[in-house]
Amino acid sequence: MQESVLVNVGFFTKPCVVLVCLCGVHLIVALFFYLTESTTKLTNYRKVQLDSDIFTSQTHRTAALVIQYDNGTEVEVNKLIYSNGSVIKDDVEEEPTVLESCPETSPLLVGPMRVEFSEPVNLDMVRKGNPQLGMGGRYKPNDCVALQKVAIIIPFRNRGEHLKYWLHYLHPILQRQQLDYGIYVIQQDGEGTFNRAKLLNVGYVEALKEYDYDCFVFSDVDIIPMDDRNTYKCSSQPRHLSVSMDKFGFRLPYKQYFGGVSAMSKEQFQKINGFPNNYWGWGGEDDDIFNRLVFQGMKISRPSGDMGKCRMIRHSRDKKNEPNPQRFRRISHTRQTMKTDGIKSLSYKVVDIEKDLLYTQITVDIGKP
Ligand code: UDH
Ligand code: NGS
Repeated sequence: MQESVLVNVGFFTKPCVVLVCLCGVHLIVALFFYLTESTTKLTNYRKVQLDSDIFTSQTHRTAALVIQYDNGTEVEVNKLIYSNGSVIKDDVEEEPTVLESCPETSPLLVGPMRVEFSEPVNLDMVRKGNPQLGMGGRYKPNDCVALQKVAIIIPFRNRGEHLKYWLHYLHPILQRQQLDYGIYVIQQDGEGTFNRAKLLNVGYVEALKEYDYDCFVFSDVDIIPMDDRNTYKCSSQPRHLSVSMDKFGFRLPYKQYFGGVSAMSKEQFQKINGFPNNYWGWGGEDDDIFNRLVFQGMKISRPSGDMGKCRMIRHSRDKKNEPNPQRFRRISHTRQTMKTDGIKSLSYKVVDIEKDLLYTQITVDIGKP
C-alpha cells in the first residue's frame, strides 16, 4: 500500500519540477525588469543637471533639463522650476528663446478701480501679494518683452504712511500694465527746506546708474490712479498723468498744470536740461517744468478725464515745505535759467541706498538754499 503511493507521487514529480522551474524563470525575469526600471529612475533623478543661469528674479521658469541614463544616453525634457530649485511640473511647453513684444494695450487691465485709505496697509502683506518682484521694487513681465523700461521716481521725506498706500496700490497696477519697471524713493536727508524738483533730478541720475531706463515717471507719494488704463509710460510728447484729481473736483485746476504725476522719455528730459534745482519750499517748480517743455517746442499729452481719475491722500502742510515766496519771480525767468540750472548743474551726495523688495530708497544730501 505504501509502495503504490510512492509510485504515484513519482509519476507526478517530473511535471511538477518543470512547472516550478518555469515559475522560477518567470520570477527571475520579472525581478530583472523591475530592478532595471527602478535603478534607471533613481539614476535619472540623481543625475539631473540644472544650469544655475536659468534662475532669474522671477518665481518660475521653464527649462530644459538633461537626464542621463545608466547606459550613457542623454535625453532633454522640459520642466517648470521654481527659483528655489524644486521641479513642479514635467513636460510643460518649451519656453520660446526669443520673447515677443508685449501688446500696445495690456490684456490684463481692469479699468476703473476702488481706491480708499481707511484701512492701514501692512507692507509684509504687500510683499507677499507681489511674489514676482525683484529686490528694489523691480519687475518685468515673463511672457513678453515690455514696451518700455520705466523708472518711477518719488520725492520723499516723512511720508511713510503714504508710501505704504502707494506701494499697495501701484505694484499690482504696474504689473498689469506689463511694464519693465523699478521704484525709486528719493529721500531728502536732514531737516532743511524741501526741494521736490531737485530730488526728481537725483532720481533720474541714480536710476540710470542701475538700468537702461528709457522712460521716467515722476510721482508724488500721495497720488493713486483710479483706473489702470492710465498707463505709467511715456509718449511721443511729455505726458501729464494726474489730470483728474479728486481734490480738484476731477478736473485740471488750470490748463498749464503739470504737477502730481508726469512721464518723460530720456530724450524729452535731456532736451529741457531736466528740472530746476533752485525751487526750495512749496510751489512753482511744476510750472517751471511746464515752461521748459513749451520753450523746447513740446506739447503736453494727457489721458482723458475719465481714465486720468486719481485720488490724493489728504494731509496737512509739511514742515519745512512752506510756500516759496520766490516762486513767481523764478517762473517768469525759466527761458534763461533753464540753460544753466538743471541736470547739467546738479550736485548732491548719496548718504544711503536701501533695497527693499518693494522699492529702492536713496537718501541724499541736496544741500540748502
Ligand atoms: N513731499 C514729502 N515730504 C514733504 C514734502 C513733500 O515727501 O515733507 C513729497 C511727497 O511726495 C509729496 C510731494 O513731495 O506728495 C509734493 O509735495 P507738496 O507739498 O508740494 O504737495 P502736496 O500736494 O501738498 O502733497 C500741498 C500742501 C498741502 C496743504 C494742505 C492743507 N490742507
Ligand atoms: C499752483 C502752484 C503749483 C501747484 C498748483 C497746485 O498755484 O506749483 O498750484 O497746488 N504754482 C505756483 O504757486 C506758482 S496744490 O493745490 O496741489 O497744492 O502744483
